Amino acid sequence: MAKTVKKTKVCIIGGGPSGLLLSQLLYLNGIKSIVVEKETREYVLGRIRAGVIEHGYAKLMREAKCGERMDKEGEIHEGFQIAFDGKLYRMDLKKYSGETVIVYGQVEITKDLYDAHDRLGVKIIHKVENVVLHDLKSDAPSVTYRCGDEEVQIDCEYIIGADGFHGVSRKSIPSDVLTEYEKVYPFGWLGVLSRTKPVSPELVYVNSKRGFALCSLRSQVLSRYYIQVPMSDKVEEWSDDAFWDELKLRLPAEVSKNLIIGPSIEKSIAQARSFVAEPMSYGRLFLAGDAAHIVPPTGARGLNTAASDIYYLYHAMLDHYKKGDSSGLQNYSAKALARVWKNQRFSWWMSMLLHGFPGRNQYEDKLQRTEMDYLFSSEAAQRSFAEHYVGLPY
Ligand code: FAS
Ligand code: PHB
Repeated sequence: MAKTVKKTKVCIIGGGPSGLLLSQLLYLNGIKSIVVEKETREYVLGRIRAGVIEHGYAKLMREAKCGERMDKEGEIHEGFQIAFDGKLYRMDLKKYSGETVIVYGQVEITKDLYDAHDRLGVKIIHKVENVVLHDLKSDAPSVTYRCGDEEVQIDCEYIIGADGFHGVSRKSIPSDVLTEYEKVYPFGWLGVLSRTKPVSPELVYVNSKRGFALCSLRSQVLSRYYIQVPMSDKVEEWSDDAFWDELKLRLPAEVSKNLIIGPSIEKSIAQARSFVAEPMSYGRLFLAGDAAHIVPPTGARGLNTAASDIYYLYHAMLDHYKKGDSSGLQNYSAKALARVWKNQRFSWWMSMLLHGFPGRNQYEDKLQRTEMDYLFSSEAAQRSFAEHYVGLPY
């Protein structure tokens, strides 16, 4: 079968929020790229994932000329609640960090990025199969794939692996070069999306004797709730009624009395895992987002850490193509990993603080309780919490 050869400067593997944001930012600066995506656009947009956006990410979306709907429809949150021992404690982000977060769904972010590509007439190549990366250590790398009955080769100068945790890019780095750090938690998050009024105007993180729960939202008519479940659970085993009953049992009375329930329009279980792959670059290949690192969703850092990777890559590419300065590309891995590990630590800390760990010894339970008491009695602890949650500087 004849092979079609395409040429571009940057080939981006993965049409999720990371790949699309980089493609958009590069395009606005005259740097051409081609994005190849395994799934259809509808499938990518159907994945309900993150919902909290750091102020730095919001700023980058505006720079990418994709912030208009986010600023119009997203909710600015100045704080959130933590429920412990049936009592509510408010974490005042604005007071302790001077910053806020935006509650705006990853689905909407990704939609805005696709719409922006449409406006610019930039085509994303969907439904690609058998993606293979070639000659990463040469100055003429390439990517080959099949799309329908067409075999295609993309000749490029750089390859961006933004293809998520299960993508091909990270696996293209030789195992004697790559070090993988991982911690798997003994639980997952069962999430439900419902067309109901959120139970609280602010997010409520719950540490209850029956396990963790989270009351979040996408808008004032779209709620997102999570409960901690053992990873052995299957989503089919959880009816909507069972979910709402269990959620109610974990919420303090002053919250559960306001809970409005309804049919789930999405229900899924996400494994809680911490993962980092080092280095994040290999020759002309640069990894970004979930392709290089995963956090448990507790700290809402997943998507936001992907955004900071893109921020560093974007500026490194600008310096390279506009100023002939490749130091940013050479330092990318170290620079991105420095912030990745800080968000890893924060997400691990928040997960240890808020989840139940069946079968662990009482001493550790006491430590968790003491961590909570310290947090709610120390302004310094709340300042540190707030500065992490709104987003550490890039
Ligand atoms: P993505 O995984 O979003 O995108 C990668 C893209 O690459 C996908 O579209 C995929 O189809 C494509 N791809 C894969 N293999 C390919 C190949 N061989 N060729 C071409 N394309 C390929 N974060 C939070 O902050 N809060 C949450 O509540 C939250 N919930 C989550 C729930 C789940 C189930 C998961 C998996 C993640 C969740 N996250 C959450 C983290 C999430 O937001 C990620 O950090 C974010 O999607 C990362 O974006 P990308 O790096 O673009 O990766
Ligand atoms: C969400 O709204 O999906 C969400 C919010 C905060 C988190 C995790 C998930 O910490």
